[in-house]
Amino acid sequence: MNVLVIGPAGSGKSTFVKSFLDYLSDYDAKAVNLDPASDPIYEAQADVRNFVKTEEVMKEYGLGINGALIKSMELALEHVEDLLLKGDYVLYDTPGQMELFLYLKAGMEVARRIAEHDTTVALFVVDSEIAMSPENYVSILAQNAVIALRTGIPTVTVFNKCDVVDFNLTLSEVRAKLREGGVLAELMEKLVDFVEETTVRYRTIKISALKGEGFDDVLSIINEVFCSCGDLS
Ligand SMILES: Nc1nc2c(ncn2[C@@H]2O[C@H](COP(=O)(O)OP(=O)(O)OP(=O)(O)O)[C@@H](O)[C@H]2O)c(=O)[nH]1
Ligand SMILES: [Mg+2]
Repeated sequence: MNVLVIGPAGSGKSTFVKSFLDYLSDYDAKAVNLDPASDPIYEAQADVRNFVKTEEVMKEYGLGINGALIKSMELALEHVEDLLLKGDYVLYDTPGQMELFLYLKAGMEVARRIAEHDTTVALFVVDSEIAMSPENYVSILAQNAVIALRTGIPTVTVFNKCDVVDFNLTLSEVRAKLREGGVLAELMEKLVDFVEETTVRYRTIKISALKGEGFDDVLSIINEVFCSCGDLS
């Protein structure tokens, strides 16, 4: 199985890959670094930086950081065959610039090749602190749907850094908040309906990548996504 770890900058993707790899020590688990701008903090069995380093692309092509990241993904695509591994669990760590995988042709093609290579689930790792209000919680779940749609990969949101904040929001609390009204209430209500009526509604997974907490839940949801008879709610 492939596990594509995606999420905003600094949400803890690389820390998660490092700790989850340790947690999976009884399995044939591997990590692949797909971030051309950062050396991995874990032992990577394949590393895009063996082929492309963003800081070198900046110099060679005279580009700024964003242009160089885009160019790096285009160059990485030429080596994608060397970045696809097989194993019980192959964890793919991605850069914080999520748009590279969602809106850039080369990045989308890398995601497509990963999904074609083996059964794949995406984990959308977010910092719980940015999900603490009902508005932000719902918008994160909506973003989860966008990731699934654009990559074609089933995607589960993972709320990280739960050692820092206690994340306990539920959709019923969000509905209760909606009754208070306000300009965003209608939009939010429709989003909650959407989230409740689609497969975006996986149960809430709360973890601390730093402390290695909540990983039993992560493993079971990954396995459930592959089981067509699994209860995902
Ligand atoms: N308290 C706490 N800190 C965390 C946790 N996970 C990651 N961090 C910290 O958050 C910071 C960013 O972690 P990274 O793993 O580098 O995040 P990332 O998503 O890979 O970042 P980019 O690759 O730059 O997008 C680091 O200082 C981590 O130590 C967590 O569960 N709890
Ligand atoms: Mg990282």
